Amino acid sequence: MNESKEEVLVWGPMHPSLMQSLEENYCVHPRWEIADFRRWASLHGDAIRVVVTSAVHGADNGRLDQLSNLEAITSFGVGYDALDTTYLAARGIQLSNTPDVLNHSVAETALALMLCVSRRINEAERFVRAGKWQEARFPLGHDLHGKTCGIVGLGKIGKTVAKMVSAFNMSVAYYRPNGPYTDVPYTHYADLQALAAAADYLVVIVPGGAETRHLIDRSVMRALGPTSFLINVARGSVVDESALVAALLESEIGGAALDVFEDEPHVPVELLEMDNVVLLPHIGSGTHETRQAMADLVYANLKSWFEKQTLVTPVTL
Ligand code: 8YV
Repeated sequence: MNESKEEVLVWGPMHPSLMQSLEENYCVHPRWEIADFRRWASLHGDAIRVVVTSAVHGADNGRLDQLSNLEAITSFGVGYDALDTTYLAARGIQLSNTPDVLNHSVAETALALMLCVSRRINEAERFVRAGKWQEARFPLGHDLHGKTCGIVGLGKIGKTVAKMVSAFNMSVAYYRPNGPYTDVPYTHYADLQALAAAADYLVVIVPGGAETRHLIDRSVMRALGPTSFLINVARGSVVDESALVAALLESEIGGAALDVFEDEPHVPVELLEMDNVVLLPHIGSGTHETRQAMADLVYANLKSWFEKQTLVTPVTL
């Protein structure tokens, strides 16, 4: 029976329903169970036309090189900085991601982080659980309303954040080096430090990769200032993490709320000690509903490639 099924290489463990659909309809090779990839590729590599991976798993060029008939990669997640797009383009390999379906979940995570870091929610909960309420009053937090939310990356998720924080009566400003968008009512800054200086909350939601590496450096943190907060729901690479640790140790910023880190799942130990920092394990899109939608979209891309040689949500490489 398996002979008639297309063979698919799955790079790492995926959402259970996606794994199930893949296993029901294709001959699945789980890469993480392959001990000797070179040997496996010499036997099965030529049969692989499509690889399934995720924003987190990525795929390395060394192994992809051994899949001479690879036509497409369908990736779970909107970001694809874990893949070398120059390499894919050079080989003519198509790529799909899962845009749009996660906009609201990631924006909600950004909002949750803003609320948690400003109202000291996690710290307050630790205070109650530690039995400290009987002995002391919990210190005050800060409002969101009336403040300015600076958005670095006014893409689809950034725009969703902008709408949400507007409903919280915040002013919205954004950074875009090559001029303002004409279709949004928000305040534009071509200069990142100027945006940081104007912002009480700086929300980072640009794509990862070489172009944005350490975009948020110490100078941006200093411009943000001691009463303002940094929120990162983009990629760990966008923020210079050692500069962030230093800025927090020197009280140059008020606090930070982070869903992503430079070397996940490792978090700098200094951050673990800080009460004005909120730390999440990369759960921006991590809801049942959204992950299901992402899984469905990966599957739709894969199916469409095998049936029609087109992708539903292709990335322009
Ligand atoms: C991951 C993400 O896809 O969409 C992205 O770019 O980083 C996440 O949604 C998710 O963690 C599963 O890999």
